Amino acid sequence: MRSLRSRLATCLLGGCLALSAAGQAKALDDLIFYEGNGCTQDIVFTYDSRVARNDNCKRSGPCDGDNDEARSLRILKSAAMNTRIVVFDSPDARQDDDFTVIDILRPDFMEDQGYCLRSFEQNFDTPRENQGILVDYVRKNGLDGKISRVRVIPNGTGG
Ligand SMILES: [Ca+2]
Ligand SMILES: [Ca+2]
Repeated sequence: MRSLRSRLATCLLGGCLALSAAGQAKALDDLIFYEGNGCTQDIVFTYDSRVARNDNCKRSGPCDGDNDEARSLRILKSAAMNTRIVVFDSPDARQDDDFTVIDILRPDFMEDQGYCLRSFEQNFDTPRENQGILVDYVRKNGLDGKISRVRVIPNGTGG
């Protein structure tokens, strides 16, 4: 219980910042997107790993208003196992521009502060060595600071 409480406190610290900035973050949001690489600078938007979303950041959802801003993602340890996150350069989720698929396979492997995906432009295919995260980046010409669509797919990893 003690570690759960400290995890929630971490979440609330991040969530409060996002709430005052965007007015739309919820306390359970466990996917925290940052303006800078390495989970630095401002929180630009947050998502809940247990709620399916498919947002065009030019039009709707938590990322609306922060098109082409996010450069990194902190996944809190409280995130749901087997959630898939897909971020696209294209607002229409076209696959002829950059996109990255992030699978949360084993959040229990993460450190207490969660896992910081420092850039969307990288691949991890060894989740045991990367705190339970699998990352597949399909490159065209760059994705950090270019994200225009966010999908959250609970139970989307097929695992
Ligand atoms: Ca874009
Ligand atoms: Ca691109």
